[in-house]
Amino acid sequence: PQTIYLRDYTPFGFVVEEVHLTFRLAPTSTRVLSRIKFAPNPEATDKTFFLHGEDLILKSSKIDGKKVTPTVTPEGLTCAVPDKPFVWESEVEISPQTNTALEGLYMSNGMYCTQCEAEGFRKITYYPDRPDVMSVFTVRVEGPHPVLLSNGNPKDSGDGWAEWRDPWPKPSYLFALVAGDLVNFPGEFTTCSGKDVELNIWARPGDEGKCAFGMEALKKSMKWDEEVYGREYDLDIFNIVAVDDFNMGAMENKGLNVFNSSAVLASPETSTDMNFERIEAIIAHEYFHNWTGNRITCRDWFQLCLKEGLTVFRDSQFTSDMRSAPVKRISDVIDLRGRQFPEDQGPLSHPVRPESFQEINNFYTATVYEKGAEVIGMLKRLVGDEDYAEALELYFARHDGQACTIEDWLKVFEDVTGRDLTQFKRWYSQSGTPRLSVSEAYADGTYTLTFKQHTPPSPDQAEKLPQVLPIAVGLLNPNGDEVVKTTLLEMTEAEQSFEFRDLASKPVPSLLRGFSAPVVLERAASRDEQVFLLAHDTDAFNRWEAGRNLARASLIAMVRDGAAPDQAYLDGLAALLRDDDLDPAFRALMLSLPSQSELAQALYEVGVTPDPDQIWQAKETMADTMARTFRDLLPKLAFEGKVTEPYEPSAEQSGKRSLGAAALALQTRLDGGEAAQKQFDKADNMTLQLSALSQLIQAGKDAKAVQSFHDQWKDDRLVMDKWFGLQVGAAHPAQAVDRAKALTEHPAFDMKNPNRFRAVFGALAMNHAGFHRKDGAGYDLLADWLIKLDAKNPQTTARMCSAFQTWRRYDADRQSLMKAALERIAAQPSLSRDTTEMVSRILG
Ligand code: B3K
Ligand code: ZN
Repeated sequence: PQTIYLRDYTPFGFVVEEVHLTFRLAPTSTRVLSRIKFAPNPEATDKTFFLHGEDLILKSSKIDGKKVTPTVTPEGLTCAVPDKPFVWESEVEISPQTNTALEGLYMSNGMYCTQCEAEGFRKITYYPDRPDVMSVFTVRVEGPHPVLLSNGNPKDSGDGWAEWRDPWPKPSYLFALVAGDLVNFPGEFTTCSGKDVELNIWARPGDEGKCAFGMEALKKSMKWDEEVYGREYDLDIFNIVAVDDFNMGAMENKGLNVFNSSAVLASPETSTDMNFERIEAIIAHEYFHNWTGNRITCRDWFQLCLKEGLTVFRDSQFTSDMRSAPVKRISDVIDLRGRQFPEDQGPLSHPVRPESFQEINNFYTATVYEKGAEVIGMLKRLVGDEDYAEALELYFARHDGQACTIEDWLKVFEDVTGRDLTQFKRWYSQSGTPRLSVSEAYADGTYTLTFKQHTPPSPDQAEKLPQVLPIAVGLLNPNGDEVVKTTLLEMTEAEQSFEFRDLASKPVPSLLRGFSAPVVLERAASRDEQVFLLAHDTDAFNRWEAGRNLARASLIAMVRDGAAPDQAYLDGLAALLRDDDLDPAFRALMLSLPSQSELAQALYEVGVTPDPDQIWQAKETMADTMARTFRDLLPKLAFEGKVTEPYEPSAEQSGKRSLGAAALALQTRLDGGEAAQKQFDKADNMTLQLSALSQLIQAGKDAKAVQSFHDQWKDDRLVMDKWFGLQVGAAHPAQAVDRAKALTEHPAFDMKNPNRFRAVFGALAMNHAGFHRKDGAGYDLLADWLIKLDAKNPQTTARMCSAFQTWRRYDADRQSLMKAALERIAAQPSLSRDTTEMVSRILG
């Protein structure tokens, strides 16, 4: 496959002044007619008229009304064109029904829908399918369906047809079309300047009862973006469509967002608190793209983080405002460590702005998204809130309607603040997670912190330079009073010291508050110091982090030295759990332990080859010990975790329920599932039902409950995904592979549906000790199914290959088993470009 490089960017030789498309829908023979006005681009030197096009049957093509015969290849076509503005017309045939890749125009449960980002539009018609080519679109959809949707505002419609016009120039990746027998859940929003906007959530008949929450989330997002970023919506209508077969969460097509039904449909009976929170965040995320992504888009796909990092950052600000800011920050950091750190510290490591790719779909990663958002968080900390707001104003004013680069983005910050961001820009170009170590000194009232930073070499970059690190620090005196409030240290050197004067005694430092930079903080802090911070830190994040550090250290000692669980950690935790003034959600997070995968990485870093079975056993021992130690506390926690009011997916209620779930998990270790069974039998919402089922599965007492859950929910696709996933995810490691295998034989298993496939195999990959079973059965099963799926859906296959990305961490036997599985995938004839690239990068 061909490699594309950032450095090779050149503008397209033509500008597109207008696009007219007509769709005559038919399952295996849809006709797409295009009429496109091109004009020479004065800014381009290469004047080749190349239009992308894949899997298209070209029926006719004309220039200025005269038939032409272009040169057609599997990637597109070229044609001789006049040296002045001209009109290109073509007619192509495509087959949505047989499109299982779910890219381009495809069918899902009888409805038509599209997914064009990144390069799917070329599977719809011949076009310069690149984000820097922007144009206004007029679209006519013809078909015997009650609902016919496209981007922009409705123009006209009649029996069996509808026309849409999008007045805002956009790249082709934001094109969308939806047609089918859909019902709408309507809403309305009046913008800050008094414009009424029609809102709709479209779903399959029967799902209309699951749209209300999404609609509220949309309205909140629209309001928030006006209030916080001054961004007003810019069309008369905003449509969201729920689709069952979708490769990712959702897509921000202009005025017509298409959503995986799991990312928009919700009801208390069928959705968990976590589902609700995720839906609220994704609706916000896609809506926020209207400005950060759509009005201002990316010049090329290397700039993906320009829209994704910023939009993730904005949606996390939104969630912090709607819910609890510390809880959101802690959850984001758990997620970053769980998904981005392994990526950045393994063979798939790449900069936030990659410099080359074979298949761009492989770069919709935690690094581009989540680390990209962290980089913006750092920038905001460094310049301060006011300058951040001013820079964003300038960004919108200066670049509205343009396709931009990271250089454009950083320039607005330089212009507003007068700062030189040359070194800061390394966050976009340098891959890998920096490691930060620290030492301290105290003399004559002066306390000195000396930091050293170092980023290990990665496969894509041997040499790393020092980064700009915003390090938020607070100091506590030995009584636990804060003597220095949160202060931002700006580290730019490989080694740098910072002094704090006039301190009466040696303070205890609270470092990297709020996780102010995405680094690994290597601090040989004493256990006493962590226990102290756990009790006294005023920074909620670092208080949680102190507990996390103690838990990690204790689990590592248990694995490595056969130590017993750390009593000081358990005592500190107990004190916290008793404190009713602390948010229940926060206490629930305090009770969560580092993931098995995080522990594997931590062991690997201290030179111990991680043994997944030992890690699992250590966590079991720790949890059993917690259950016994907190035995008397559990009834109180269970009580505080109870909600007596009618179900609401609010932060407050969901925080309580998460504390209740944490207490139930410990209780189950004492009573063998008695309380869980009771909760399961009585549950009137999915959060309670599912947490109980999870405990019953972990306790091995699930036969009855699994069956009754199935019988209750067999007709609900989204709930059945949970049923599939939980049986594998919560299974005893010795059973996970067998359960996954058995579930693939269940009549409701459908590999063509990405949600269902991920439910089983995503859960298998997450069941750390189960997936890494010593005999390699987990690797083999996953490889078998990835090979099958690749022939149908390369994008989802490639993404799931990352289950193997940490293979070099493990013992020689497991390494060779994983390597063999990867090589078996790589050896498949006609493996997709997507999967080929992923497997070869992972193998290195
Ligand atoms: N922009 C889309 C992701 C498209 C993924 C293409 N493989 C969703 C989002 O980030 O909002
Ligand atoms: Zn996005």
